[in-house]
Amino acid sequence: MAISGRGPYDPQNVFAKILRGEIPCRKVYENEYALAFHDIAPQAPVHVLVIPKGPYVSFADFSQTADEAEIAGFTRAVGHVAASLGLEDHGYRLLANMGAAAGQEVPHFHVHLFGGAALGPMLH
Ligand code: IU
Repeated sequence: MAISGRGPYDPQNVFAKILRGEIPCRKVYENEYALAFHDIAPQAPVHVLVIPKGPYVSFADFSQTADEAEIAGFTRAVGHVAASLGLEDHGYRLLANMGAAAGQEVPHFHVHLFGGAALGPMLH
């Protein structure tokens, strides 16, 4: 199914099921606003997804409709995960695909965190 990145939000998407505990994940970190877990098909030695707990389809949706506490809590979770996994010394990459044309497959906003190796100019 094509994803516009602009909703409506599908509560049956796979990340919604992970948030509800209906599908397991390899959890890395959780706070009030965000959940981080290992990507099921890693594209780097460390490949973690960080998702907000709220029902946001994409970065466009999240950045324009989430409140300040959610944005702050989510952003701090991303930084905390990167630091706690020891990625800061050698650097890491954040990526968010917004919409089908950009490669977004799961219609719940997520940030990819890549690290653990020298990263090329682009992963996608
Ligand atoms: P994308 O930005 O929507 O293309 O990224 C979706 C990611 O979700 C992709 O890297 C998948 O490997 C990953 N993923 C997952 O970790 N667990 C799942 O059950 C499914 C996809 I479906």
